[in-house]
Amino acid sequence: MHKTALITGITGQDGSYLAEFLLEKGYEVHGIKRRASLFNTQRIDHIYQDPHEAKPKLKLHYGDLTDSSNLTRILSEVQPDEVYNLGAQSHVAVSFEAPEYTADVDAIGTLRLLEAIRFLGLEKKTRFYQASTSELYGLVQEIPQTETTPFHPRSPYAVAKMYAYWITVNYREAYGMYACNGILFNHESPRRGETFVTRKITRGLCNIAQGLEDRLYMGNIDALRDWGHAKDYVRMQWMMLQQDAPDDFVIATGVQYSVRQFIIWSAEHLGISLNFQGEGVNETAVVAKVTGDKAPGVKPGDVILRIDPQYFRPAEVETLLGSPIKAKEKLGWTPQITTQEMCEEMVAEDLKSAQRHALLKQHGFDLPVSLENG
Ligand code: NDP
Ligand code: GDR
Repeated sequence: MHKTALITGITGQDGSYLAEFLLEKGYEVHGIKRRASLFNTQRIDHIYQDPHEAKPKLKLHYGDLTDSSNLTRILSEVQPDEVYNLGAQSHVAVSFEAPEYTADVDAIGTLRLLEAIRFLGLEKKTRFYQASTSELYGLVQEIPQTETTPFHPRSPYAVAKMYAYWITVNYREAYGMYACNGILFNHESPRRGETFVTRKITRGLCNIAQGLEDRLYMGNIDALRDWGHAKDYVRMQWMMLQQDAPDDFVIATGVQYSVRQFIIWSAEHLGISLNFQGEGVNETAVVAKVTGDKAPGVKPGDVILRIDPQYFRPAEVETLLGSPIKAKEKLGWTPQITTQEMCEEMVAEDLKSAQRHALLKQHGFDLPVSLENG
């Protein structure tokens, strides 16, 4: 008998990799997508199945985590064996701009799903995965952070996710639901949203290398993060729901780098050596040398990065480093892709896209490059 999974946030980075992974395992996969004024399924178009075909294995439903009746109806129709709650307003900086909406989606949205599962009498059938986050640690109390490190959230996003974390634990304890929290540290990929720092760097530097943009404006480049690859992390989301008993796990690489280091690696993959000059808000990155043919758009002396305080956060999470020991010992999970390999893959993908744009430009088709930042 095949299993059925429901993914909220299927159109996002993790949702797309998880859907691929579950389809390969033979699951029937249902996903909730939001209505948008433009197509928003780019990350899953390659696995989309025409609903007119007999028995498609991937089905999309319109819905929103702010709408209980809609969540209840979809759960009732799908009767899933597994629910992966990946949907969220997931941008930390944006959560300071839209705190109430973030709480509605990320905190109460989780409660709505859990309550709908219970209301429908699915609490003994349906296993539940909650996308918890290293942002819960915020002002860190212990290095590295483990499943028992105390939380100190530092943004409306993290506070909302803290509610979601505990309501998941509560439904497990109160109703015996199989409900797990994956406390995931930052994970990235070529499908990462363009306004998260790694993708902003790889995409921005590739555009600059191809002469499509002049400069990258960044916030706190001394922040330290433990970055893994999304493909490794969605495998772990599934593994967590295949155990005899539900439990919570930290998912991390156990290695930490600065945003600055990620900038240096990304530039190196483009044949650009950088010098950082100045301090604080006056710091800049200047091109020292260009080798190879990947960066015809820059020359030594170009200032390709400046600090812009608009990207500083009202309360910053300066450092995060996770301990994946429990995941390794209990589930046998270890990440397969290093941070450096992931950076190289992201640069390679963004370079292809920048080169396509540059080629069109050369031939008179000057398509706009979105300069929307984050
Ligand atoms: P993305 O931002 O790429 O994807 C978020 C998904 O949630 C998108 O499909 C988005 O839809 C959907 N969504 C947003 N608002 C709503 C809503 N109101 N109702 C229904 N769906 C909504 O995030 P990631 O894939 O990177 O992350 C997945 C989850 O894991 C998130 O919950 C995130 O907070 C959490 N997380 C992520 C980490 C990371 O490093 N990536 C680390 C730890 C936790 P649309 O495409 O229409 O915008
Ligand atoms: P984060 O990811 O806040 O950790 O949340 P993000 O990539 O946005 O920031 C990481 C660090 O980089 C610093 N930074 C900048 N960030 C952005 N976005 N833009 C900039 O210009 C910039 N300059 C420096 C940030 O200040 C921060 O310290 C991500 C999200 O995926 C969450 O949903 C998830 O829960 C956590 O990771 C784990």
